[in-house]
Amino acid sequence: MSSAAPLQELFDRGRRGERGALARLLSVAEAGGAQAAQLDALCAAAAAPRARSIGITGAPGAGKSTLTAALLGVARNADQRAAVLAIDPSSPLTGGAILGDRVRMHQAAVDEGVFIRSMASRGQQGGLAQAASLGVRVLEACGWPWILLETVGIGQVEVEISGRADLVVVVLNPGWGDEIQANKAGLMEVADIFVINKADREGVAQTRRDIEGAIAARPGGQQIPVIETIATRGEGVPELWQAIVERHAALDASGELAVRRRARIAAELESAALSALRGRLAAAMAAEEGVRLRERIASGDCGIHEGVATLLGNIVRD
Ligand SMILES: Nc1nc2c(ncn2[C@@H]2O[C@H](COP(=O)(O)OP(=O)(O)OP(=O)(O)O)[C@@H](O)[C@H]2O)c(=O)[nH]1
Ligand SMILES: [Mg+2]
Repeated sequence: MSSAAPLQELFDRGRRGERGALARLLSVAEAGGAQAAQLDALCAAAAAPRARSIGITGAPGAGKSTLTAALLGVARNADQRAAVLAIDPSSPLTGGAILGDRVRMHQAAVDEGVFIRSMASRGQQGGLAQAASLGVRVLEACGWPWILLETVGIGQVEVEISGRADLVVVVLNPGWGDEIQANKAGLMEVADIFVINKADREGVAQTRRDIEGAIAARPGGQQIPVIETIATRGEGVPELWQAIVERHAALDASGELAVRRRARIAAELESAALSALRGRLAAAMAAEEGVRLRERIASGDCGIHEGVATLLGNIVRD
């Protein structure tokens, strides 16, 4: 695809419900660059009902994928269509395998009401969060009413990505008191719903106490559901789905959702602008003028501050 027309065509096909076209659009989002920018503009111009997006995050192995698959089952029973975007910032190579082939084979392949896609890092700084956001917008434009955004791990990037969803579910396991105390990457602060998955294991009551302690320490002191699940057996999963639906409706009714979406726009705008700026800066530094500028500074011909002004001038001019 080298011009806008084929992308537009692909977009139209995705909007008509062609799954192959949607998969290719998500590849465009994942790759970033000029095509992704075009796609972004198409999404912005497309009138589509708002999707409800749910971030699902938690440490590796907590059972997020198993839970996501079980949630899909419950959503389908409730006659809801749902798409999953599984994001893995840590492993650029295994991008296709995050959610487990189990899910893919059982449901997605035969069920028109489910769409599952993985996205992995292509190495660009901040790029994956942008790609994930665009992925959500693409799914929304293509008419998916529910979007589950699953991230691997609980680092800063993962928390940033799950924060691009309307509502965040944090998945913990029994015996994770220390992790909760450490509040890695502010995970405890972003949660709208806590899940204690693997509730078939020992230490559920203690973990519940630890979580409730962390909730009590949060400013505002909101009521935050803590739901026990055994994802492998589907236990507690209908309750979790119910909590998600109710919490989303409550956020919408109170106006909090609108506030969050505004905040998200500000955050996305800033991070996209920063990465654009970083790219231009790198180019300006590497250009002949940039090299000359560095020579001038080295030889005492001008100072750093003057150099910055010149460099920024070059960026704006270009
Ligand atoms: N005992 C028990 N095991 C579970 C439960 N849920 C998931 N598991 C198992 O835990 C392991 C990890 O599950 P995943 O769903 O792959 O976990 P994940 O959080 O998606 O893992 P990553 O994507 O690698 O971060 C698998 O072997 C699951 O079968 C549960 O409720 N109880
Ligand atoms: Mg997983």
